[in-house]
Amino acid sequence: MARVFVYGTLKKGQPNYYRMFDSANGKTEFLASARTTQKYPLVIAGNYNIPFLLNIPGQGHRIQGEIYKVDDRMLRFLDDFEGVPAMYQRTLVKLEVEEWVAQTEGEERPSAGSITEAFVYSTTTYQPDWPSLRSYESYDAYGGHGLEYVTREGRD
Ligand code: PCA
Repeated sequence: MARVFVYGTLKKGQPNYYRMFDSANGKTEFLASARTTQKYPLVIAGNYNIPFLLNIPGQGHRIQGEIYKVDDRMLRFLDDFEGVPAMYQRTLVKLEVEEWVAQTEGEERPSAGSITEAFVYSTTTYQPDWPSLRSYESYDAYGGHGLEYVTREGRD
């Protein structure tokens, strides 16, 4: 079991969310909504309008996202889907809990404001102009920016 913080197309309502709930890929459970304790640039880049959290702490915004518990099979699926280590790198990030939703066995649910840690798909291997792109606090593929995500199936 592992915890993954998602901030992009894997969030609820976003184009790749369903992949985490395809039982052929493994198991996923929603735990909490959260925000990174540090600021990072979250940009939309490349021909396919892919969201990337750039591993430049201190720049950008505290990023909003969701924490999921995944089994080892789902973690391997996500690593493969996210192109680790070439496209994204999976690293640990510190998070401030907004709302913990899942039941916890025996113990209290972490309260809003408590600090936890999870894996995140971020990148240190970005193009030189990416840090100066517009940075978002909360990603939405269908947002007013007009940079709609191009799904795997839609690429040529
Ligand atoms: N998928 C991962 C990283 C960026 C993306 O689109 C996520 O949602 O966190």
